[in-house]
Amino acid sequence: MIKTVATTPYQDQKPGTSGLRKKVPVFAQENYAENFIQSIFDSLEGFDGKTLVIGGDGRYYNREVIQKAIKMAAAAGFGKVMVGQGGILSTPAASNVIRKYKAFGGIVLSASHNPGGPTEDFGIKYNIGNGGPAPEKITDAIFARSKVIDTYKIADAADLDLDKIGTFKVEGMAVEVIDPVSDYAELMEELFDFGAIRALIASGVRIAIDSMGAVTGPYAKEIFENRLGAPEGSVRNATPLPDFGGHHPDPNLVHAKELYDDVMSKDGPHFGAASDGDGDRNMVVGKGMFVTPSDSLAIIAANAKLAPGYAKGIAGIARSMPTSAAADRVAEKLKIGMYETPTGWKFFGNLLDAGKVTVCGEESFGTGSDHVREKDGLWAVLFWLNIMAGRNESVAEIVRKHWAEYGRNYYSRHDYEEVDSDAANGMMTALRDKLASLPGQTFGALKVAAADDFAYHDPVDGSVSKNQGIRVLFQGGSRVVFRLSGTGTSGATIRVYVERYEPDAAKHGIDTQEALADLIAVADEISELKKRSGRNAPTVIT
Ligand code: VG1
Ligand code: CO
Repeated sequence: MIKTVATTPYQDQKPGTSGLRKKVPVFAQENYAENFIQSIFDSLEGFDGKTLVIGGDGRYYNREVIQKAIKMAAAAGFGKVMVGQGGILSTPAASNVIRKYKAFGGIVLSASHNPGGPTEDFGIKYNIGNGGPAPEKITDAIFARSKVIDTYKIADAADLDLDKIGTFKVEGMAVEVIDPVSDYAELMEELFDFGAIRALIASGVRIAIDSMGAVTGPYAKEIFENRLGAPEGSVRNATPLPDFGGHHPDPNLVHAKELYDDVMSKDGPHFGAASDGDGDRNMVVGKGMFVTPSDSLAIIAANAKLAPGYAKGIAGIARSMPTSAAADRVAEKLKIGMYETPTGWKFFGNLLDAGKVTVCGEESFGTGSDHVREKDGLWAVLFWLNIMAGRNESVAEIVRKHWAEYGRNYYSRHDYEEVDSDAANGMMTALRDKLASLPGQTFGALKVAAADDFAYHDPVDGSVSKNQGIRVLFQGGSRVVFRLSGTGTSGATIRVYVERYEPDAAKHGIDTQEALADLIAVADEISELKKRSGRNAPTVIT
């Protein structure tokens, strides 16, 4: 039986950089998740009888919302739901399932790299038929709908056993519980030279993959240990847990420090990598070398032909605006297109669909390609291993040679988390107000060449996205960028991105924060960040 339930709207269901993210107690309010899911369905057209993919990163509240989503999909008229066993599907795996089985779309339950647990974060995002995050046109419609919604529909059925693989029925709609790993592992085998990577590992290169108690555990075990022959235990924190085992599943130098220290230690592994909660981010470290995500994108692009899936070369590269320009130099050399988009993977979708770009990346530990329409953490790790095998070089050698050839983009991001929202907004407004006066001004040895609030004109569908971050460009190619996070769940997070280009190989060995010290000081002078936020230092430095 299908029930129509009366509800009252919430006013705070605005999807951010990637979906709606709130604390679990917010999501647990009466009809909160239902309202949002119904608002998604109400914003879509033509899904009658079609397939919806559902999965999540296994965090606290995942199973509860999956049950609701399945029953609501049945009530809305979907013909079939494909759901990962145990409610598990990493973000890139969900993207792959949507594409492979030509589903209408998918619902991914995750708050990515944010912690999980009864008082931590939860999230819902909708992906369209190309497997990628819904574009702004759809997320705007969902938000508008959520503000006025007064009923939702749900099948009055018993909960489904999500742990059993097989096909079931809910109110006439088929529900297929699928193995979340196999389709994804198969795709990776098509893209990369598993024989060469297996030989690399067999030759004694020791790898450590940290799944941080989150979704990539089963994927990494199957790929690295079962298919590539890495010894058991090479994948750590491999069981997805509702609270990620207390880990903050954010693969950066703060939260994946244990792995980093291990790789840097004398007898530790030669190669280390970590993923985030939903498996779309990656951090790569080699002995003596942390790879910045911006460099990772550039190096993957420059060496793409070593991987069988990219042997014909790449069509173009896209990066988010705050990501360093390291990849731009590769695109220039390869004489291929280079696109600068706003932050968030959804902006890459059109470029990928149109065949304008093959690889994309963000400074926030995100890299991916046209194999799916999300960033893909394990894909990047496999790409690095494939490049190491193909060049017979270590991570450090590959990175140093890349800098020697292209120059080095010193780069760092400073995050100020849980800042008072008014203070953060005040800072951005003041910056916008002074944009026009900045060009020509000098700060020590730095002269401002241009300053703007980044606006993106999508070359495929012509849509325009404004206010995507303040850029201050200096003569010589250095720059600072300011933007507010669209994924935080408490207060505001200010992100400051700092970049300096150094062509001289003799100067490639400087400590990053030191190399950027003058720019960091100027960023504070221009924005009055410390004074306005009341903070002395960033919460996280990457
Ligand atoms: C952050 C990153 C951004 C990324 C987004 C989603 O957004 O900066 O590059 O696309 O998270 O990543 P923001 O608005 O907080 O800066 V994830 O791994 O949530 O899907
Ligand atoms: Co993520």
